[in-house]
Amino acid sequence: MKLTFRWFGPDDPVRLEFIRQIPGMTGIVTAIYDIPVGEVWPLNRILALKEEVERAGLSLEVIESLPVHEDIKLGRSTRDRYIKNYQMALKNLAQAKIPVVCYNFMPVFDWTRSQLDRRLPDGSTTLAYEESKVLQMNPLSGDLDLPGWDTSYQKNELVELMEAYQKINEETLWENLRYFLQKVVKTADEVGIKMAIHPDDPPWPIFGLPRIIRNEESLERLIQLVDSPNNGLTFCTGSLGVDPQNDLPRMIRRFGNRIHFAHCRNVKRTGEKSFEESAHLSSSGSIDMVEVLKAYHDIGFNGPMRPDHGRMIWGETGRPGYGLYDRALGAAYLNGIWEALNKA
Ligand code: DNO
Ligand code: MN
Repeated sequence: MKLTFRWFGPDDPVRLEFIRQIPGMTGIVTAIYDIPVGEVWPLNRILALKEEVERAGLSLEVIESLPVHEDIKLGRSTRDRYIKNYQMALKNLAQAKIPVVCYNFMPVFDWTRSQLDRRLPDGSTTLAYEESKVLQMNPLSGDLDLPGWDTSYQKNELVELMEAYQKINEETLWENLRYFLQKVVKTADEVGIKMAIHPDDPPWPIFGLPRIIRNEESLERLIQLVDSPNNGLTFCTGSLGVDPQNDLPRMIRRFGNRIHFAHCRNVKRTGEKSFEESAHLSSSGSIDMVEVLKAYHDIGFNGPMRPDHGRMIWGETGRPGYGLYDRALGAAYLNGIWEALNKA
């Protein structure tokens, strides 16, 4: 595996120079954040980003994410234009020799939590999800505070969008995903880019919106939608792992070379449809990280892997889930397991 780290660009207080000091760190996962969803990413912007990363002695391994316009997920007639733009962006990324592109197909909301600063017994804070609290939240009230949800809609836009999804059930969403993938994977095949869908987080419907990428069955269906090695997965242990039915090591062995990007983090299940994010260490949460990495080792995984979210520790403040310290501890831990597996 290739150890990587997510960086949110020049405004990120976690600077490239700091990331480089994490032992064994070689690669960066990032995106261009100021281009509206649906517009083409120009080649010169991609090259500038890549150069900035390389100047810091790191390599640009993954784009996370190249977001999918809602009109594509909704199957609106305008989707063809957005799909063309997506294909063009993929061509530009390939020209800059970016190997992997991560995306997701969650309607309206990306990853969702009910609390961003739950205090743990050791004094650190973490992200938590409690279904009962989420059921009380009203996305239309305007005071929703979601860490992964960068798009700021006007209230009327959001109402219109949520209404448009009333017509979309799981099967229509699958159909719209197929339509999208049939076109973009063709481009990915032509230019040599690995597409890697991120599972839904949490892996069940929220706010009445369908969510379809959530377990072994749906990942199997996904890779069969378009039969190409470039139609692959971001395997996120934290997202999939909150559902106890998901046998992560087994899924890693099953999907093998269709996994193009590994997100490794731990979560602690605290009830039905409730969880909090824990330190990466196996004993801190519900996921056995050694078994997860063993599975990657067994399949000969040599793609990018990153520690995923971290807690806030040692007084650090900033973007919830994406501080430096706990993610760096996670990286060191993953490295340690990997080294032990290599030598065993
Ligand atoms: C959260 C992330 C997600 C992810 C997107 C991928 O930390 O894993 O926001 O980047 O869902 O498209
Ligand atoms: Mn993830």
